[in-house]
Amino acid sequence: MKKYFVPIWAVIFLLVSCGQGTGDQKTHNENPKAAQADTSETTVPGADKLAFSDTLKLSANENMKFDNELFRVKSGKKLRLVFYNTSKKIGAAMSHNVVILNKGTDIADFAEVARTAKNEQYVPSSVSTLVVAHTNMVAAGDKAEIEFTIPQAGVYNFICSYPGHWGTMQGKIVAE
Ligand SMILES: [Cu+2]
Repeated sequence: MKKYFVPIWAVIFLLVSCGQGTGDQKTHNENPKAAQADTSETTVPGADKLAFSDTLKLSANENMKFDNELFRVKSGKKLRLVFYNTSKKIGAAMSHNVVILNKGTDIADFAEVARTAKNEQYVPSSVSTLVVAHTNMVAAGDKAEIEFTIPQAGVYNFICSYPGHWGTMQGKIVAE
């Protein structure tokens, strides 16, 4: 009798231990995600000194830099973006756009996917969930205007997704 009971307890103990082990591992696997969410930027130095913008005015030229790289906005509010391509060099290589990426999106990863999406103006629908809003490609001398809303507070990167431009053409929107 006793001989029989001991193994059963041992088995139950083992099962419980295994169960806890699995549980621990699950928690452990979720930790990196939680940590990532926790470390995602909530603001950027200097943003608190800016006035809130309703209209984000941006321009870029052949120097491949946005003239403004930091905006502060209110989340949930309708915003307008007006983008001017002031390049004096004409040609497709000086086309620019503005793509506002969801918070936490890796710019390099997005750009790598966007690079090959010429027929979608370098904003591929396959990664549309990473995009908050975007203009079309704007040729030298042209402008684009869009309306959008940033639903949640956080820091949102914006880039030009024309191949090779994102390295220098990027900025941040801090939504509060
Ligand atoms: Cu560009």
